[in-house]
Amino acid sequence: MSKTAFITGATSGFGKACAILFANESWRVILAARRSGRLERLQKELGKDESVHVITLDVRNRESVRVAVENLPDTYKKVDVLINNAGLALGLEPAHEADLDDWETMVDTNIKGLMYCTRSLLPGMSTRKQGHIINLGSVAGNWPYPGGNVYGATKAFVKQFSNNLRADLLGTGIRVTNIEPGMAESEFSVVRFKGDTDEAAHVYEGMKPLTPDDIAEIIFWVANLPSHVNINSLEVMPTSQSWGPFAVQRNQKI
Ligand code: NDP
Ligand code: 8X3
Repeated sequence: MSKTAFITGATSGFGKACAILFANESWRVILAARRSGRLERLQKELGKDESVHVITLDVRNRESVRVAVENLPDTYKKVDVLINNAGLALGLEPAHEADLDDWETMVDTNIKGLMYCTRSLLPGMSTRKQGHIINLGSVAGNWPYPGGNVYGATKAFVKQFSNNLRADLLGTGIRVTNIEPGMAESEFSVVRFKGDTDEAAHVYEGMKPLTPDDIAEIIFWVANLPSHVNINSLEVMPTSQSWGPFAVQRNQKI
């Protein structure tokens, strides 16, 4: 019997790549995001009406998430894997200049949306003694960088939440994994720079970033390991990305 994956943020980037890979590998997929036109097109492209269910969903809306999960069609109710992927960065300004609305949107999406999806699907997994929560963290949750302020902090939440879920879920058979990618080219930077495609392209200039397909393959591997194997966290960067030295401000009167 084929397994079921619930993928949030399935209209672009990692989520869309996961949708295509899992569907082509005969998984049943539930695809959620806000842009319904894209969801419908993807469903058509996949050509698998029987095994692709789309839901127009804003993960920031707690009630909508609850209702979406409660109203899953019978064949999709037993979710084996939740891929908590919907998320975004907004802005790269230093903290004292950042837009507070951007900060709230990141908290509402990356933290609260992820919480709502997790909390809605966990009881079923717990009853069935089987399931897997795969969260999209980031290197930004592990390593600080200028302008990463609230985005990185939301991903640090995802990291610790994933670890604490593992602690709570010991004995339930439910697995939890935090995937922590570095630079990957998707719509991520276009969103971060609010539609400025030139600035977004600049981020990946002269280097080879990760692709959404790279991340989807990693997620697929993690999800298909034997049920006694739990990858707790997996940090992945492009070969051409690494750490810098500590920053030092010289000649400053303090
Ligand atoms: P994209 O911008 O390409 O995709 C983001 C997806 O999230 C879209 O499908 C978007 O769909 C969805 N989304 C955003 N807000 C909401 C919302 N409120 N409700 C439902 N869906 C939403 O980015 P990526 O694929 O690159 O990013 C996916 C995840 O990976 C994010 O959590 C990101 O933080 C993380 N990540 C990305 C990295 C990168 O370099 N690209 C590196 C590390 C982590 P729609 O707009 O239709 O709702
Ligand atoms: C996305 C990677 O380095 O832009 O999470 O924060 S980074």
